[in-house]
Amino acid sequence: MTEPKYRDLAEALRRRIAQAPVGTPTPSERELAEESGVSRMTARRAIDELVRAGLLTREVGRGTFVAHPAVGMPLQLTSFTDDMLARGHVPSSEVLEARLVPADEQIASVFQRDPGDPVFLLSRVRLADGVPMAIERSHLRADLLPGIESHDFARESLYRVLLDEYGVRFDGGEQVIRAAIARPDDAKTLKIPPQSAVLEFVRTSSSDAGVMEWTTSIYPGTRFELSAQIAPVTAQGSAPRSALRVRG
Ligand code: 16G
Repeated sequence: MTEPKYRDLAEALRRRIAQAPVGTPTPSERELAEESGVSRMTARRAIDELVRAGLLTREVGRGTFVAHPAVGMPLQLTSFTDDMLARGHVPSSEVLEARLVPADEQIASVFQRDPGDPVFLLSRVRLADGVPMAIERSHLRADLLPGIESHDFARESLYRVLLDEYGVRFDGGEQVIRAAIARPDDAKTLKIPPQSAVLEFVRTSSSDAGVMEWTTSIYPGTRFELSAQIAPVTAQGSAPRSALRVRG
């Protein structure tokens, strides 16, 4: 199957701006159409694609510019809702799946429960100002959260419900971060080009009752960057722990 013309053009434009500093003006629809010998419609779709991927920004009346590549992600036990509100964005969610399922071997071992025990599976697209930012697939201990499946997580924050309804206060967790290539269905949902690089976060959060949440989140690589506080190693070795692990 050949790629549509606008995809090739978007790819060429992506390569052209790859090294350009943030704020560099990029060709207008008309200029791009002229220099590439395509219709204005094709040029517009190519530019749209890079705007959606977060590589270009459009400023009304001024033109299109190379965008700041990424949004910083805190390495803390915060919720998507709180993160986005703190940055001045309007968070929203679309629920892809929300149901009770029996734990398989892997999930049972994460929760230190038995296979077959009830787990609440929640898959959501997370949006900021209407733009898809992440896909999250969460598993939660359903035995400790009776009625969790009756909440409408298109409107409610998971962490808020856990705290307000069930008194769950997370006191720690682990977050493993890996680079990956978007699955075709995820790329479509996130409106990113097929085969795009993504960051995959696997978060295990615990409360005093043990592991409560196990969530895999997929973030487009072009829209996010990670930053971590670094501190000198002290004699007591009390510097914050973070590690880059080789995937096995
Ligand atoms: C964050 C967490 C996710 C958690 C969600 C709750 C990461 C990588 N993941 O997205 O594990 O389930 O927040 O968000 O940060 P909510 O309270 O807005 O529903």
